[in-house]
Amino acid sequence: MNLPFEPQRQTQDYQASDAAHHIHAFVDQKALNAEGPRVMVRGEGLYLWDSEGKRYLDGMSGLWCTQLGYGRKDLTAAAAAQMDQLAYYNMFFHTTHPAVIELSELLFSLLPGHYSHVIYTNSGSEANEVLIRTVRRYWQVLGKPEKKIMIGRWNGYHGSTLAASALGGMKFMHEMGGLIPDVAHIDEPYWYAQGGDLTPAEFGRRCALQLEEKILELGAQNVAGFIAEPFQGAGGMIFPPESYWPEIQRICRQYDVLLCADEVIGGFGRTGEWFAHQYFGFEPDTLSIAKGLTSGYLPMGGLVLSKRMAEALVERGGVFAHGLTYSGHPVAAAVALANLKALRDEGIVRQVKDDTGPYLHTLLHEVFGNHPLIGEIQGTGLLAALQFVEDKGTRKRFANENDLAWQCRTFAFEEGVIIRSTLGRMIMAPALVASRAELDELVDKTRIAVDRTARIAGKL
Ligand code: PXG
Repeated sequence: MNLPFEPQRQTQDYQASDAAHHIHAFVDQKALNAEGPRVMVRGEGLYLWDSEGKRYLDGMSGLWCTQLGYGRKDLTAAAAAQMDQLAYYNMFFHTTHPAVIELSELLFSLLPGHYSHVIYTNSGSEANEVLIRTVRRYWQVLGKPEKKIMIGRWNGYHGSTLAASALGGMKFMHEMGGLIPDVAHIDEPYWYAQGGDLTPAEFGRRCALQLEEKILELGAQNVAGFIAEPFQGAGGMIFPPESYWPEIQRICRQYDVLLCADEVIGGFGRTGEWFAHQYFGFEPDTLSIAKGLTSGYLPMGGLVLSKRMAEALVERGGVFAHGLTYSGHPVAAAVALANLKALRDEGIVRQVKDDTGPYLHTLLHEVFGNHPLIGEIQGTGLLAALQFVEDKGTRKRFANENDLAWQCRTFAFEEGVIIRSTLGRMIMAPALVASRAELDELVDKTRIAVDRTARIAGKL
């Protein structure tokens, strides 16, 4: 075994114990127990090693979160120093601490100037839980308590807790454990699958106008906010047509509905801008953040508020009846601070925008632009999706596209690269520190996996 780190136990031993105790995420546990999960034991830069000594190039930044890659000593040093100095304190007892103060200073120096306050959480799901209560509180303070309904989108993803999964539009999640009242959904702007004969621009406007129709149906006086990911992540890395966001913003302003951007995946440089709404050119009232905030080294999320909202809540809101034991946790805050400093001071976000992002997309278009299995390449920065298609002329998708994409993902693992499949789309979101050589390897190994899949699908 050629491992820089020797696992202490045999893989089968780890797997048996895992099967005995763990319920994994989004999986048929019985089937996984029979197969045995891969045991990941080490990470360095963009690479991971499993307990069998196999090396993988992680093309998904863990779960879209390790912006700086694995093994950054500055982040571990920041965590250790903070643990030594003040491992924990809270923000309940009229107290605060330097780590969270300095993190917020840096965060707001990176954000556009119309945001001023943040409510820290431990995850993206919690950020969206807090969002619902905060938005409702805001309307109460403004004397409009009936403005309670949140509108989300089908196939949107906002987390796995009860309210966050209700805001999301994954029906199979709703079926497990139910919805909550005062949440409605409109369609997703997925032109390739649902655009029919409309041009992308027409379809984008059509999808946005559904928001206006839904607001009118529910009564604008009852609608608190609209939540959406600037681009859908878990739903398949779907970019909306360019016509979509300007129209959504117009509608939200016209009907006094808060525009809530879920930046959990899009934030912290993924698109080459600090935040994805800047790439798409709109101005949300709130931003849900997590993942890249700490590069995934520790759990931390938050809800960022516009000055307008914060002013109402702070100056006129009285007691804000919310708090988590770990809101603004000092160790997570210290790691987030070190992470954001590195992203800024090493010019990593700029590099994604000017160099590695364009390099990746040029490469993908060269390799997959005329590939018989690929109908569309979407994305920007270090973010890309390849759409499988059966008939390019009609954009007809395979009836078994989900199975094909899963197969492609399995081939990719065999080739030593981790990419993600969703329905008929293969997704890449490597760490933002990826070099050109690493992107070459990512695309090269992905091509082998896609070619192997094309053979199964009768396309090669
Ligand atoms: N909002 C968005 C947009 C997300 O992508 C969450 C909220 C929830 O964050 P937490 O930290 O509670 O997990 C997410 C999470 C996938 C995948 O397979 C995506 C996420 C999580 C797990 C898997 O693409 N996103």
